[in-house]
Amino acid sequence: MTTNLFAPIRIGSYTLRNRIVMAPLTRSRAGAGNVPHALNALYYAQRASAGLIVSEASQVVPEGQGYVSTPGVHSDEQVAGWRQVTDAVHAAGGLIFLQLWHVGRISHVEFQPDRGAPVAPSAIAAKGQTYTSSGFEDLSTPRALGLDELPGVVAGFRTGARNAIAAGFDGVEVHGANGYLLEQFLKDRANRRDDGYGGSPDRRMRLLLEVVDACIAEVGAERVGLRLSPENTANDSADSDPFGLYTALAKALSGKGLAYLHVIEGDMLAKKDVPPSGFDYGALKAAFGGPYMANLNYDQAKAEAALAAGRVDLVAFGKLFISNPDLVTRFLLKAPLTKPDSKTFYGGDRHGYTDYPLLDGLEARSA
Ligand code: 8OZ
Repeated sequence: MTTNLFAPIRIGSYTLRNRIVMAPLTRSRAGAGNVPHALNALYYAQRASAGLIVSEASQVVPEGQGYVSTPGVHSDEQVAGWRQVTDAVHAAGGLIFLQLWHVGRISHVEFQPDRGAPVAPSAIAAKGQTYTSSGFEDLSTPRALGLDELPGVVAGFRTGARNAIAAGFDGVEVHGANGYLLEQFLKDRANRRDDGYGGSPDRRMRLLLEVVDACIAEVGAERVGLRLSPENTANDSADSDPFGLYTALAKALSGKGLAYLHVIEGDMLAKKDVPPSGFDYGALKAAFGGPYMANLNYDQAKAEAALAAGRVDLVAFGKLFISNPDLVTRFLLKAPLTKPDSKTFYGGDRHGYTDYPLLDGLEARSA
């Protein structure tokens, strides 16, 4: 029988009902103190028919924040807030991992304790802006993390993993993608260090591998996934040899028994009409050897074709899950899909968040 999106799959110690994953999606709707609340619980519960939900990126330490109203996973109040979310998802029969995040240099002094400089591998500002209380502002110039501070970064992720499990999450996904701190160390554009964490690919991978190992030690490999984006240039990120770097990384990860590897297959900033780069994601999957989750511009047909070809094991959908809480049912019935409204992606209230319609036209119940 050919594998399709509705075939269950074993991931770590869980059996997912289907291979349709809700991708992590920043929505900037946490409450005061960056604490998740009832509206967030409703949003996730509405989407619980996904085989797995990966939560929006959640800062593991206060200095890991770079945008307004993103949830954290470092305070007791945040853990209690997340408990409402995990309870609601579990009551609806779903599974949910929390995405552990540190933005590094993709931040602004406004989000930093005492308006200090954001932290990064090297003191090089990323080109770009972030939305602050005064509107869009240039990203702040970071300071380079000292060698003696790196154990604290690892410990932040480890505590985040522990807090996530305490909040009822089924596992965690380490955010190693999209130009944030761990990718800043990985790729050579942002990492100019000349100590044991910069220079050769092995050294640039070191912080990420230490973070992954710390999360495994804390919650078990079967509850740890990892997201990577070899070719993504978002957030002023780039590497001179992404294929060499990421196949070496996938090999280094292969014996660890991770729940899955989640890969953004391409550059989120690439124009639609640019031909694919030729990056061999099949080789990355083979080097890793465990469950492989693909993401970026997949639709149902492309996902089914990739699954049938054995090129992927799971597919994560982002924008489609924003506007179709019942995406699994719609795929099953080949029903029309609602288009997402990008104006309500970030911030605001229930509009464009929990009020997208179900297939039968009944509006999802409001909070
Ligand atoms: C969009 C806006 C803000 C953050 C990512 C966490 O790209 C994000 C993000 C996306 O991984």
